[in-house]
Amino acid sequence: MDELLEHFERTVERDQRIEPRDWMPEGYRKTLIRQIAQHAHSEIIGMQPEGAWITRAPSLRRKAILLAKVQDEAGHGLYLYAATETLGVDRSELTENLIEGKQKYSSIFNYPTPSFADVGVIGWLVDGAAICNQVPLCRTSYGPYARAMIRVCKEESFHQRQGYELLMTMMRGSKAQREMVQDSVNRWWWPSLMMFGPPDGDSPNTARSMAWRIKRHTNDELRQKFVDMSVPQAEKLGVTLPDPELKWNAEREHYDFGEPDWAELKRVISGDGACNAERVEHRRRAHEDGAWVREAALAHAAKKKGVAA
Ligand code: FAQ
Repeated sequence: MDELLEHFERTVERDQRIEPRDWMPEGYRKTLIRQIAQHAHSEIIGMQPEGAWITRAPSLRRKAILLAKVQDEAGHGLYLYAATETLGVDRSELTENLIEGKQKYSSIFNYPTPSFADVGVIGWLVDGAAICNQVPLCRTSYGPYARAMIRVCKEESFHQRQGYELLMTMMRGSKAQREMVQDSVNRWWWPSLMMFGPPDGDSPNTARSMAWRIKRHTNDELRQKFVDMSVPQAEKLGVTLPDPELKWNAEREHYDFGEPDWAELKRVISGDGACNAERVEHRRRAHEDGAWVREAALAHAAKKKGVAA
């Protein structure tokens, strides 16, 4: 046992990958299942806020882009469920956990999308935050998760750019369109900062996950990186970020910014956000409506096996 643990620790220290058949501490396995399942659920639930605009996109071009993006999110969810399955859990069990409220998904997807500008702002800010968080995860210590992240990040970059390009177009449009963009930025800025999780002092999992190199940066480090990246982009776009404390700190060489409302994050995580019930109910209905597809696939597989035997 000591030898196995030593081998595991040496592999992590050398920045080599732990693979599914390698021995790993039970806590490491559990942490990975928790984080990767939460990540997969976020991708799948994350299809809903923007998906609501597919039938109402203002042009064929915008509709094609949005369809492709939402389909990519389904694909990301599937890679991530597959990565979780290498740790010995079953995807159907994870889906049950999600719809029973036993596993979390990102707080950000519990906010509504009342205007088409929200599609652009989700691309710019939400995918922007996702990229900040996920690029370092390409170097996470668990091989299947790290490899899944490489493709996910490439696709997220396209998502972020399509969002920014949509906003640029709206900002060149009418006064009403510019106001729609500003209103959307006002609603999404603080929830986007909350995507990085609670502050480090209040994050029970960070220290352990950093030691195991599952996480490569702390929540606050990534949040700062996101703020530093977003401020010049907001200036170029011509929108105001809704934080009066936001200002460049020459000494730190970073932007100072205000404190997100951590009570709101806790509320949303614990199920009391604007759209939690609706998101989970939608997922439950889709899962139930899709039961016949799963049954048909199983029956087909059994029949083929019978024929082959
Ligand atoms: N929402 O100790 P920590 C996307 C939970 S991107 C909900 O700091 P940890 C792309 C946390 O799970 C979004 N729950 O936890 C896309 C823990 O709960 P537990 C998904 C949150 O794990 C874009 C507790 O609070 N990305 O989907 C949140 O070390 C556009 C204590 O927190 C990922 O999942 C939150 N915001 O750090 C799709 C990235 N924050 O289980 C569609 C991978 C914290 O102990 C459209 N995950 N919690 O009861 C991570 O990097 C980490 O898991 C963190 C949290 C940073 C999210």
